[in-house]
Amino acid sequence: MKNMNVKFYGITDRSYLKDHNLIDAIEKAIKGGITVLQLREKGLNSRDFYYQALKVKEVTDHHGIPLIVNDRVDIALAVVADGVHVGQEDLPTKIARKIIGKEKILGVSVENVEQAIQAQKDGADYLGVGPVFPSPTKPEAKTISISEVKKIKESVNIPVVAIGGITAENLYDLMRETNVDGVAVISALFSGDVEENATRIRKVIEKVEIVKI
Ligand code: TZP
Ligand code: MG
Repeated sequence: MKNMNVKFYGITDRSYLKDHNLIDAIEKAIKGGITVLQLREKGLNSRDFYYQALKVKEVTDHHGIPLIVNDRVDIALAVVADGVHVGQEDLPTKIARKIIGKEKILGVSVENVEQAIQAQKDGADYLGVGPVFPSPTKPEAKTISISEVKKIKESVNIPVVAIGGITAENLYDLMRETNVDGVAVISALFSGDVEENATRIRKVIEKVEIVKI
């Protein structure tokens, strides 16, 4: 894929941030070791989302971390983000690819092998798969089995990132069992001490990598 390491994929959610602002929290997540950042804003209007994305882009650029915008192809292009992430209810993968062109990164959320193969065929650069565990951020979403995650990983040749309820405690076994390329984390990263959370999570990811060698 276009120059992106998906192993520690941090996703923002302002609802977890109590006393510090989003930019501070992102700085801390980067210090702690995220390798890519997705800006996920569910409640902002287009104008506010755009200005927020511009500010975030300054930070991610400064640290050399790729920025992926969730849901919004237009905002990803407007702020010259590195890519966009779409789900099964957003613009179809093929159309998102057509709009963003060949150079930008396109991530797609999938829940089964069929969707995974289709997304790869339609131009996805990586897949998000989950929820692999019950998620405090998306409590209504039904989890998918570890064996389904494994099957998805085996069915495609683009990177696969697991998401949903991932913590420093459960990611080691998950990564070993499924062989996914990375983990995407929201609540376990952005609640409490963000830098400490990120550092702990990153350490476990490194342990998985050492075992792989
Ligand atoms: N898609 C599947 S689960 C999820 C998304 C966006 C939320 C993940 O958040 P958390 O807090 O890491 O479980
Ligand atoms: Mg979406």
